[in-house]
Amino acid sequence: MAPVKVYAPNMSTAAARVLLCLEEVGAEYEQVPINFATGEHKSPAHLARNPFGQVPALEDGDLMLFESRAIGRYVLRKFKSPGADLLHEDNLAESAMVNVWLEVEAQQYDKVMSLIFYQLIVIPVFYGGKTDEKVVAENLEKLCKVLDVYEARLSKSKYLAGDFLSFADISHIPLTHFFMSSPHASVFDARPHVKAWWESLASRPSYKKVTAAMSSK
Ligand code: GS8
Repeated sequence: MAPVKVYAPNMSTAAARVLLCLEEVGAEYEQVPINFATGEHKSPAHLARNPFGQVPALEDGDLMLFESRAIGRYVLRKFKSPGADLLHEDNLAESAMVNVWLEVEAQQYDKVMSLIFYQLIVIPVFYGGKTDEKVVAENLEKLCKVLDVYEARLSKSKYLAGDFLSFADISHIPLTHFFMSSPHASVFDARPHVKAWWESLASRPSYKKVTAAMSSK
């Protein structure tokens, strides 16, 4: 069977979410680069893959998918094995908790982290602009409130959904990776359970492989 194809540049945090899932389950895949500099993501060929002109998109035979969290779920279901079960769909309560924390990641964490990422990385690195420190400060304050909830949760279980690694944890990796090399990483140090959780995620082979590629372009 032909390997699945992921259309994405290395730098994309949403694409990294999908690549992490593929690495976690040991799936064979091909990454097809999309050149943002030439506007390839807005080309008719790419709009046929993702009508919003964004990355990532995933192609598996006749199936074309977009939205990284939906793609991640697909990959984790398709390539699930006893040693790589990141959705726990055989257990109703556990899978419900995975979904709760995936929603938290998308609706609470990503909302503030992506604004911080935009200010700290996208504006200065890609547009040559100046970071708006007021926006960073406002969102750091919101992030700290979210992290307080995480600290309480992670003082009761090793991972977000329970005492097992899940997609909910993996989904946090791409934006957190960038944040941890920023001057604001100390907000994690102040929360020992969150810090230990992050260290366990950052020690995974999938993290090392995908984030090394993210930094290479
Ligand atoms: C977000 C995709 C996205 O913002 C998902 O797949 O999870 N909810 C979607 N992709 C960005 C790159 S993010 O790393 C992108 O394609 N931006 C270009 C654009 O919006 O024009």
